Amino acid sequence: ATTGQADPIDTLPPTFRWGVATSSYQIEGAVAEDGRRPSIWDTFCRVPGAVANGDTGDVACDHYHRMPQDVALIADLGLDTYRFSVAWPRVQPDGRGPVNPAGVAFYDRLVDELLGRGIDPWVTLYHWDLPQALEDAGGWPARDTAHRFADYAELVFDALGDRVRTWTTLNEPWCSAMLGYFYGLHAPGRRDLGDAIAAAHHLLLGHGLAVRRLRAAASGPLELGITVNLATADPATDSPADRDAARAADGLGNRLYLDALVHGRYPEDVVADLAREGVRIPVEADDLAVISTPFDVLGVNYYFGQLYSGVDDDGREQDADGRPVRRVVPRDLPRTAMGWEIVPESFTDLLVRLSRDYPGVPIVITENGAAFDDQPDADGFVADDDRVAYLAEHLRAVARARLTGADVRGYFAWSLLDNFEWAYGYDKRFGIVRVDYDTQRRTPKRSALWYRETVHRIRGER
Ligand code: GBH
Repeated sequence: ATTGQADPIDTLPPTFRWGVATSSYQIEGAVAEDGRRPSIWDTFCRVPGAVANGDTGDVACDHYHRMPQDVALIADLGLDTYRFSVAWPRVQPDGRGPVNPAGVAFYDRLVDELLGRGIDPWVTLYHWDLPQALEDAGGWPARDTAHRFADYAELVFDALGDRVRTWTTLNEPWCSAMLGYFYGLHAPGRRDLGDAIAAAHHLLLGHGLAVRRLRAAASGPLELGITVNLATADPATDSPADRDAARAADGLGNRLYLDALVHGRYPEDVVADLAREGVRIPVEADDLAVISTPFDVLGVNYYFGQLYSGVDDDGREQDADGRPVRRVVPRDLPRTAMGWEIVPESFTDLLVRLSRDYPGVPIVITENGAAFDDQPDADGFVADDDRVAYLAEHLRAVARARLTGADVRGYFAWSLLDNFEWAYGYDKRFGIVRVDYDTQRRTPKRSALWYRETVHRIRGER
């Protein structure tokens, strides 16, 4: 924007959809109120060492009690969409059986509050807070959980479907499956590749079943979809080993989900990689037809991309167990407070590639944002120029992808508020609005003001 050339951001159309995103466990608190029962995150937070500082979501941003004020913040920013998630353990505390009216009443009020202020509700049905009772029955590695999810989805739809048009089934099934059941870094903290892959399959199956149930229950048009976290995996060099490492990372991280959802098949190379680990995806009869039930919008969460190498420091292509080496090669790039490399160019690459490999799938960026080491002044104001730059560069990356034909229809910043950042607890702040956790005071950061300005300009309102 400094070279005298037009800023690509200004090529985004006036109809572009603008929003912010949050998730239930990260902001709500009130974990034992109105009949809510524990989720896997309530349990995991109590495992010593699992979450930084022993933080929990018990209070979080106390959004459960401050919801109208938080909706007012969104309205002040002039945004048209709010993406939030419904806590399964509020609505159906043990993951099966009848609805909990007191739990669903909260989302009822939230939806009405949003509509009253002209903000579109965008509901995510599952953002990682599985009822603990279902984990005790086997969790996502158990096939039954997919059916429990479809039942739950229909309960929520029965309650809110008269007012909510846009539904995302799952947030980031890769994270639920791999961070939760393979790396053990997220709830429920298990570490078994076979379990993780079974979890991934049953998450996808649950998505497909839920899409069918909502479509059948609806009397009018719906916008249904799923959100995936995607990261580019580029080879560090053109060597066959590096290219294979990037292929494998892209396969297990991205294509396993996208190919199943869009093309109704698991990628053969990933199936072969898994077989070498002794893992088989537990596919039954017409699962892939269910998983690839047509949907309307693909939610993409993007934070960064990585470079991969297939050789270790000693030049070997296999580790001691004879497995191919796959390693992330750090680059000398600016990073966020998470240590994540800032690579907006990869965002453009990713979106262009999606439009090529998965044509005809409309995309909304359901999350993008960054944690930085915010320094509030005496009034609690944060002049977060680093976050402004991050958001601007990534919006530019989206605009560039659109100019080459990628069908991106909206962008939601992660996140409205500083919140419970999973295993990092409250240490990492992604909000465009600061939360003082002692007073629960909210203060829009410079990035929030910048976002409001940008949205107004593109809508032609100023
Ligand atoms: C999102 O996940 C979540 O939806 C949201 O709840 C969260 O607050 C937000 O991002 C910020 O973290 O190095 O192997 O862990 C982002 C998840 C994070 C998934 C980076 C991939 C890197 C792979 N992504 N992660 S690994």
